[in-house]
Amino acid sequence: MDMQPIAAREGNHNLKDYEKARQSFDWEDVKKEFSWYETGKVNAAYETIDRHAENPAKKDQTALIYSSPDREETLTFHELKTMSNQFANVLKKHHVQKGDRVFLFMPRSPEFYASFFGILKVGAIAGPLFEAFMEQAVRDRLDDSGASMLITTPELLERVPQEELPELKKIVLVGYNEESDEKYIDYFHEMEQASEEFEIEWVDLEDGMLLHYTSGSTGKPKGVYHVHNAMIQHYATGNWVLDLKQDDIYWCTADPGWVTGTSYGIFAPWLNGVTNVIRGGRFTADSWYETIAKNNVTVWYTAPTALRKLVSAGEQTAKKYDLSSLRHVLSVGEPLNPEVITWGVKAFDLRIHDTWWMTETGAMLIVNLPDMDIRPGSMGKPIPGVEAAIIDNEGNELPPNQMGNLAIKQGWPSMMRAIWKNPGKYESYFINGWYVSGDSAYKDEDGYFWFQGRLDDVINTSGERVGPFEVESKLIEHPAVSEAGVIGKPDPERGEIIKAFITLNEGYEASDELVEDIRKFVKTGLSAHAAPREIEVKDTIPKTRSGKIMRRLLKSWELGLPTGDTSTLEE
Ligand code: 6R9
Repeated sequence: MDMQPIAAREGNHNLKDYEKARQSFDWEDVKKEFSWYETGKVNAAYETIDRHAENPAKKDQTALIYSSPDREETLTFHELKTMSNQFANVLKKHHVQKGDRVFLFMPRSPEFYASFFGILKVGAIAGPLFEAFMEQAVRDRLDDSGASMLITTPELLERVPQEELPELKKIVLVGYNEESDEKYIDYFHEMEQASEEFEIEWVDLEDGMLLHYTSGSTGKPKGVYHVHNAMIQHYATGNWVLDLKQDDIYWCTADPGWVTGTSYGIFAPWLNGVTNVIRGGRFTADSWYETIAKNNVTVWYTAPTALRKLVSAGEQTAKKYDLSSLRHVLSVGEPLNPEVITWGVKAFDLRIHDTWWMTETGAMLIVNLPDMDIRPGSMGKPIPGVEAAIIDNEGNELPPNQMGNLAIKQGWPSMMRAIWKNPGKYESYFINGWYVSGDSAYKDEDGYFWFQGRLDDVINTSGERVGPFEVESKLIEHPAVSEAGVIGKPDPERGEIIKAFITLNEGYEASDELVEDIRKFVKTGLSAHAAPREIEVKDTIPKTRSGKIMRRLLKSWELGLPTGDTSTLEE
């Protein structure tokens, strides 16, 4: 049964009349807000940071409030501009050129953000990686992208298999390093010597800006390629959906290794000129609340997995903190449970606004605006300038309340422009001018969209996309494992957990120790979030006649569902 809608509240919201905005909408009007509209000089780093640093009224405003368990620091727009100029000079000195891929593999820190903008300022393409990645995950991404430079810390360096990455020419080390190799560049040493002035490399709106690797249902992770043009939508959604105002203190919990951590952890807030809270380290319910209370956070963008943790910690935990600064809360990454929304109203007296989008789409597409009634369980409606529909497999639009493929009409500003070195994969996303998301959903009579599930085998565990193939490939590298099939199993807190079915090679016996050893093997070889929480040893793994693992069948078994069509099952 549907819950009662939660009415919009009165307020000074940036976008007041959704229907009217949609009717008269033109992306051209948004472009007028950028300085390149007048000057013709394009670079997202300029719009995000330097523009404010050159504005006397904003230059000394705090742009970044950084805190981690062992470090606290703030930077103004002026300081971020200066540091990123210095880093751009370091890159230039080491011959980084427009279009080169420069990857970042390090925890969130002021140095991360200075490096990130330095990369953009020389016209290179930034590739942020989760610090939790282990050797294979790092290798796959650096190898596929052909990155020529990596910025990392001495601690993480051992996870970079340099001898297997011939295109990787230079490594910038942020932190003390005793090894001397001409390949290594000392971040702090070179920054000290670098000039604070830098002439930005002006680019085209269609030039590359970012590569985010993400998982599909088959094959290795794919490089989703974004261009500077995406800033148009980052800015607009920051204004309409995050509802950012000049004096806001904004916090996005996402790591920049995930698209949310760049589009909404970097671009949207700073394009809108607000103070951005960046917090490193691990989280607990208390540390979340502490961060809000201590920094007077006004707008908070987080994920259902975090919110569910807050719910489990109970209202009494929320009541320990002064959360009165908070005025707007949003969520992304997985379905937002209606119960969590109801709880949010009770615990913070605020509505939690769900937003839907993907790495590929670059920015929010379907959202709950502050001025819109929320129907708990619905992702909301498409933003102005975006047309969404439910289509069948031939690309025909379906009527309301029918479930089908959630699709978006091509042509929004932040859309990916390519899958790196894989044009076939890119083409496969489209049918009849529609971008097909891979999610199933329906639209109700009033135009609200309701998420139903993934149509492929991609696993969403605590908001992170994990490709089963990547995990299976790692599992079978373990000497004991012969075959592996990996699925997502529903879980109340994490959305899904990863469950692996394996068969063993001859000479190995199933035991708790062996299973634990296999789990650790994935955890230390690939990444912690990709390690299966459950591993079940089987005599055989169901496969099609062409040898593909039938994950659908494994899932039906696991959930006790009918097995459906098994005509392609091998003998
Ligand atoms: C930004 C981001 C994309 C996939 C997407 C969908 C799921 C994202 C959601 C949601 C239900 C929401 N997803 N937002 N499901 N409700 N509000 O999450 O990018 O990591 O590429 O994941 O996540 O399945 O297709 P990404």
